[in-house]
Amino acid sequence: MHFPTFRFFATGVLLLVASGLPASTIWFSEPGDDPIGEGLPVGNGRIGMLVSGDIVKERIPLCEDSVWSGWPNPGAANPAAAEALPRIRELFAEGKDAEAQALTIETQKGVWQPDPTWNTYEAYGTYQMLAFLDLEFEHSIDAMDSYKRSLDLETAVATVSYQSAGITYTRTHFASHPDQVMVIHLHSDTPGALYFQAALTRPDSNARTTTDQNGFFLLQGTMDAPSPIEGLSYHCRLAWKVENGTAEVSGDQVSFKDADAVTLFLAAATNYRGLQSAPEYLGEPPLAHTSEQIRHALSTAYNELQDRHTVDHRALFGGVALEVEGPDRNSIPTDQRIHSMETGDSDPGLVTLLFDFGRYLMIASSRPGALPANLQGLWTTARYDEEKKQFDYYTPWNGDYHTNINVQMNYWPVHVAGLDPCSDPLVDLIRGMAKAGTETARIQHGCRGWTVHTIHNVWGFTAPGWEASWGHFPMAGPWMTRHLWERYAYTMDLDYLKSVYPIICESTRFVLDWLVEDPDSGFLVSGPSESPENRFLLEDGTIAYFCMGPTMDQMIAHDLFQIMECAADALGDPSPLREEAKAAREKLLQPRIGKDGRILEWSKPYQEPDPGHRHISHLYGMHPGFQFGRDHQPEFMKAAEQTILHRLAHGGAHTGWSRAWVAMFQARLNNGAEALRHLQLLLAKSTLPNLFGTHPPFQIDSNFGACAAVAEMLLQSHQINADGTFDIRILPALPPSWPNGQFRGLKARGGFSVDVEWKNHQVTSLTLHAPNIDAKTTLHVGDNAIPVSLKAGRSLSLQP
Ligand code: FUC
Repeated sequence: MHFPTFRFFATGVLLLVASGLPASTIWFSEPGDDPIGEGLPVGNGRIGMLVSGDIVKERIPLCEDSVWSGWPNPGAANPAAAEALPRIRELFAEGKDAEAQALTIETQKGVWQPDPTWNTYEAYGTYQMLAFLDLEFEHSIDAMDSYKRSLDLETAVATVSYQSAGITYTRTHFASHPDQVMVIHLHSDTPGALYFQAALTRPDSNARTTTDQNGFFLLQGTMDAPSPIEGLSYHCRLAWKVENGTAEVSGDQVSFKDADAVTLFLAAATNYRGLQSAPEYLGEPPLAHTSEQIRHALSTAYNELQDRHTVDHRALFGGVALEVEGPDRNSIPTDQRIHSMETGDSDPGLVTLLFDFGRYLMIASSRPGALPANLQGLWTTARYDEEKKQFDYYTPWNGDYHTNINVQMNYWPVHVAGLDPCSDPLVDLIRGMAKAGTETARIQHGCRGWTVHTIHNVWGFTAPGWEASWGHFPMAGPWMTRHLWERYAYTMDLDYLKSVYPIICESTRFVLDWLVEDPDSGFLVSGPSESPENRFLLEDGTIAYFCMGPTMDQMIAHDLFQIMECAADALGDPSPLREEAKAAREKLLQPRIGKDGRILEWSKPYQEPDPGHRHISHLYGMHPGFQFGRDHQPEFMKAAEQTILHRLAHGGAHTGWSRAWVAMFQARLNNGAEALRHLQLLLAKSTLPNLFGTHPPFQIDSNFGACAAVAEMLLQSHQINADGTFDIRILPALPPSWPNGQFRGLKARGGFSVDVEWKNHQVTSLTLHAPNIDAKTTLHVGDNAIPVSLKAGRSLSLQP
């Protein structure tokens, strides 16, 4: 890209760009049937709901992020694994691959005993919906007119409005972070016209709804745990305020009559004490706390609650804005716009809406003090099982924290989108993992340090899953460690780095112990290990999963050691661990390119029974790692491209998250056209009508992955230099079909915030800010490389 000469303006104030951007709204012209696919998600990071907007029977799933069945299972780490490890490695060294596979499958799994009194699967548990809020109205669907259901991403307010018999009814929903309550305000434009009933239920469970001392509803119950242990206890409160009407409680229902408006307040909590509270995860139910939250909400004017909520949300959401020129399609319902993508429509506004939705979801599902966004963020529901004639509360894949791509992808956009505080729950998760994973590293692998495998829950589960084939992935822990580093790389906050440095060191110690010298080559290899969830064929055609030195493991080890070195340098730590990590990094088996030009996924060019596999793990070195890039080892970029083409030619990228990862890879390959094509395919093939991503079923990772991929097309800062600075690239993968646009507030590693405007594919204005620290970078705009140093609080504007 040609880039004209720039003039520099240093300013002491942050440049404020007038927004002038269209409102980001997801909207429907009809009520939804399926809360997961059509509901509007509202959340405050910890509690949330899905709004389908039915005008007769509205059923709202309510969620609280710690509502988990199960219990910690300290016995899941398997000592037989460590005992068998030397023999497995010997078998591989002797070329007895089939025997090595068999012994790995037999021993390298967690202890999942089929004992009804202590069943690990039962103990592992599942994330579940908290309760249903049922609202019943006396409207007739036939008399309904002017229906609209919308979610304004800028204010985080979901609204349902319609006319019935000439009266306009409005319901406004939000989940307040500052006040820790969910609020639903129902209003009619004709005095006294509001009639409805409300109930709080959790059918087919031990939950009971009673009234509290103020006459409001209190639902309480306990979750399943392995007998004789008592599971987590949860509760939810529903209170109300009526304007000019009556509220009458009868059993577990409240009837509102003759009202102008009714405001419902929901508070919820469990006795879960937090990710780092092992082994005593449960405490006293915080009933007084929620009672106080309700009392406070009732004594606050509705407008004040909504204003406080909106100000709080905007402080995060409003930090970034993105606009790409294109036709204004906001007057078309979002589900129809998604549907049009299936016929090959391009809709730049829908892609930017997807970007905004990712930022919105992060704020709504991951706030300080809450649990991290799980496989469904925060939103799940119970479904009626026709066969069993009861509600099923299972969330797919237990709604847990899968650590072989999923929870990592959830947090890809958190820093570039300026949402640093939303990564607090992830840091807490990793702290908890490190604590529980120390025993796992010792018992399962005979190593120092800590690790986690493929799956993780709120009970500190860090052992492998119940089958080694997918469950034995010891490098998941070091992959999580990369996220501790990312927060520092963006913020350059040394106090924060100091606080997580011991976890980085312990992660490094684990990998130093886990790696072993390959007897033939002398290189350090990880193994036995897998390339997440993929498999290959041995020479005799049998299916195999494990080898010594699968490429992803080698790349993660490289990444971790580099992070260890950088962290030690940043903190000036003279510990010998830095040198050990450096020496080990230099001795690692390196990624290799096969005869067909692709990166080898395993240590040998095995036959692949599933060449379109959804995981593309062996490109970790390009993303999320930065082992190779356009300026270092570029031959791997070419091989990465071939690798992706091969996967896609065999049906790859068929899950939402897999497609989002491909879009991200294409952005790193500086191929904007392909990155955008995959985002459009994601919208066409792996997106539900409410813009939630789908595997299928619903999985939120692709929402976050897509959000990060859009940012990566516009701004990159992953190239790290020997002095600890990161280069910044402007518009590195701008799609040809996006000639004009602007963004404001995207963050770059090294402590920068960036605003850019472009016209006819050329940057027309660019401002770098260093809001918090003295920051240094080399800025790449087209073919220009411009060294920049900014004092904390200063900005630099460049104009042609
Ligand atoms: C990983 C993936 C699956 C699914 C699961 C939740 O294990 O391989 O496709 O996304 O996580």
